[in-house]
Amino acid sequence: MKILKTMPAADSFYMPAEFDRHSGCILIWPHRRDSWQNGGYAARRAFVRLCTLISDSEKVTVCARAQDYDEARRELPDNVRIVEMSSDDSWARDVAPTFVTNGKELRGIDWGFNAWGGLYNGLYFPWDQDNKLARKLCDIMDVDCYDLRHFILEGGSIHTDGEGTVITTEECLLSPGRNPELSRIQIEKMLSDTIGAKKVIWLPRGIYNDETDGHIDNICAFTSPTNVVLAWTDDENDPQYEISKECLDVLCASTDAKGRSITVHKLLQPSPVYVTEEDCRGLDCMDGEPTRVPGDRLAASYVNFYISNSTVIVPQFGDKNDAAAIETLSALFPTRKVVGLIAEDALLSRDILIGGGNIHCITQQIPDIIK
Ligand code: KQY
Repeated sequence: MKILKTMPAADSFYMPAEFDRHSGCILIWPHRRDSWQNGGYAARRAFVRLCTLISDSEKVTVCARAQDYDEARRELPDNVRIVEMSSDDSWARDVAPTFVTNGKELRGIDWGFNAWGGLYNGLYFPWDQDNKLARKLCDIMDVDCYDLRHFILEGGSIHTDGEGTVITTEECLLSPGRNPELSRIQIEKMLSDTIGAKKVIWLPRGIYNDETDGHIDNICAFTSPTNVVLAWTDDENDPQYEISKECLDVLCASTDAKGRSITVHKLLQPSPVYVTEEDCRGLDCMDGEPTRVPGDRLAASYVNFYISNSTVIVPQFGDKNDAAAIETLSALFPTRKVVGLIAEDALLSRDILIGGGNIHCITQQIPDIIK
């Protein structure tokens, strides 16, 4: 494994779309007691169900700390590979490599990670184990690794159509906790040099109260070139309305990297999901302070789905809009089965949401280089 100081685009590498074929998927076994309730037991059930669904059509690798290996091995299906690895939390989308390819070879990008804002507004300290995870995975996978540690970026803050169009949010990529010394133009150049962006569409803000500073993967996602889904509410009194309307206006006024207009499919949001007292009782404090307070609104969204080779796995919240989300996505993914993350009627997505993200945030796809 080589550490590369060149830029992927200069080497003719780019990031494929998530809806292109994968060879695998990476997750990290949940362990943080101030992120995951009741020692992580509910979250683990959600991770196991998700791994089971994904492993039907791609090789799943789960990173587990040494002290969690036995539980992970006991709970996960045999066809899931477990590798021993330290981590600070379990957000593979943000801390695993972003994979790029030239069609013949796979390489990883090792971005700088500072827990979503470092000492400015990061969500935990320290984050050094998370920051090392991408490089360690490249080592284990024996893929060369681009050293982009000087540039702070999380995988959940970018989406690509694989054809040169990248969507992101100003709220996140321009936040003072990421790369405050870089201008918007310099950040666009970085996205061009690394993942192959030829056009960056900047949505103003992400989901209301999203503690990642509005990651794109919770509010808007490509389902195919020229088609996106956008989290939406018709309730003008909900602060989400103005946010989603601003995004809609930008998308409708934009063309993609190939000059094509973009069709926006609205995914109606679930009714607001709030933290309960019982949720809080199950969470340890961090540095003596609670990480959640009863009544906090969580950043629930159906957009935070994962596209596996055979299946699209979608958050479900026990809400009247759950079925509509599945129906809309089924029409947009005609060659895949679209399913909710549920098991024995348990709403597993909520157990991930308590941690602060959802299905997309805990997964990272490995593109298949054989087209
Ligand atoms: O949504 C994500 N990509 C990560 C959320 C992190 C939350 C930490 N509590």
